Amino acid sequence: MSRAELKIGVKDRDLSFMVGDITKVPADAIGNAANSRLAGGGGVDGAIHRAGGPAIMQELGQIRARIGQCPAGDAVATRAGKLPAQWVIHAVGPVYRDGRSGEPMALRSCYERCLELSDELGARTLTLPAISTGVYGYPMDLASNVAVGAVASKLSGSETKVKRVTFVLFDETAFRQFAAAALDIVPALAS
Ligand code: AR6
Repeated sequence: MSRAELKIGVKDRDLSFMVGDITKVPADAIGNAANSRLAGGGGVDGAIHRAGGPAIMQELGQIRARIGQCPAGDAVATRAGKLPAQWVIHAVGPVYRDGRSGEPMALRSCYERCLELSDELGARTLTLPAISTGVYGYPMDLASNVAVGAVASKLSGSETKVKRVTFVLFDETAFRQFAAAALDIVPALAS
């Protein structure tokens, strides 16, 4: 079966979308959908810790000792252990309630933090999952618009040195939602 992929140019940068397991896709930095306690869990977080090994949790333990919790909308970075990457950026998405409790702002902010931390680390390529759309219950159609809007507007600006962001979606439904959001949002940004 052929796997769906989409690549869109944003200025001289690439915004890509694919279906797959994010732990298998090489990049300088891999985004994770973490929780405020930075304590690991299921979903993509579980997959990242399993594939990366215990070094990631050890480093998160040191970060926890320093900062306590990481609030929704923010992110922290660790090395990537055995993953095909240098860094994992653990972004904490919002738990979805009714869409009027600050969720879009928090979701947008955690994608922006992923780009900002990539720049601090010198990462030029970044993979991202659909943060908050699993256990945290953010509807995929709404989340895809926020995610693509946040990343595309960072890529179209002059501050970031990130060259390629790839959303790695777990299934075709998520891929279709993200692709639709991108085809809607990116041309509007260019005009
Ligand atoms: N590669 C790419 N996407 C994946 C993968 C994978 N290997 N595995 C799952 N997804 P979730 P959240 C998709 O629940 O909603 C954890 O316990 C999945 O289909 O991982 O932000 C944390 O510790 C979904 O679309 O993250 C937190 O407690 C998306 O990744 C909590 O879950 C996000 O689903 C965070 O919940």
